[in-house]
Amino acid sequence: MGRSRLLPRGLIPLLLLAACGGSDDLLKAEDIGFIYAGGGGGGDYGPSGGGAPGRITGKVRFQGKPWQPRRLDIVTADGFCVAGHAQGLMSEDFLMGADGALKDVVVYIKEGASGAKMDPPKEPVVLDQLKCQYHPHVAVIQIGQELVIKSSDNTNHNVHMTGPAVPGGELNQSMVRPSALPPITFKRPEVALRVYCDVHNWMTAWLAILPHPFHAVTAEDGTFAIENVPPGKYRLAAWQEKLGEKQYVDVTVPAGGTAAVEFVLER
Ligand SMILES: [Cu+2]
Repeated sequence: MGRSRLLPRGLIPLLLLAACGGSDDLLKAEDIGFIYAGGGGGGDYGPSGGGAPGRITGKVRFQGKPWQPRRLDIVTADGFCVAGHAQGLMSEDFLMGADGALKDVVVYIKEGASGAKMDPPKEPVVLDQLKCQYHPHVAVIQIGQELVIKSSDNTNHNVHMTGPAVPGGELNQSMVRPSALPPITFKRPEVALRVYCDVHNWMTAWLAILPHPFHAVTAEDGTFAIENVPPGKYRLAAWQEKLGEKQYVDVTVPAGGTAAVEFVLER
């Protein structure tokens, strides 16, 4: 999904449009003050109030004694799953490259934009159950954005999630053949919500639910990019499923420019 499509081309022209009352675009007028006020994240963080949007790029590394990849026991569970993985299946909860690069870390603005209520992207987040694994393993979804849970498998999965962020407190749904559930949306943030399968105990996915679009999930080389960030000062957080929310980094985004940051996570 193109991150650049999550927001209009620039916040500032949109703010002007919205201020003139002539825009039906993404931001609502009442949200603008919220954003300029720093999104409720305290007086120290928030947009500086002018200039073209910038971006935040960076890399997440791990330092210390890593968790080792484990071969998962899928043999006893399900012939369909075994057939899909002739070489077996490895754990996905700590994916580290040779230089310590960490995959599947959620990096997001923790302070400075938390109250920015921007309309969610129109494209849903799709979580697929494919060959007895969730794809993607880690995803970010904005409050109000649709989540479509699919199964591509001819076997029985039971998708399960609980907690205050889940509509009705729980989703517990059997999916016995390739199909998709009706879309659901979340109304409150959580970093991160665990999604799991009751039938296959290795099947886990994580959904970071955020009130704004300023987030990314690291790639295999540990890199990430958060686009279309209003210039200003923000506090970033990094979350990883074994480590939890581990580190904060303050960043100042220049108007129209790029702020580069690095996370070094330890146990
Ligand atoms: Cu399953």
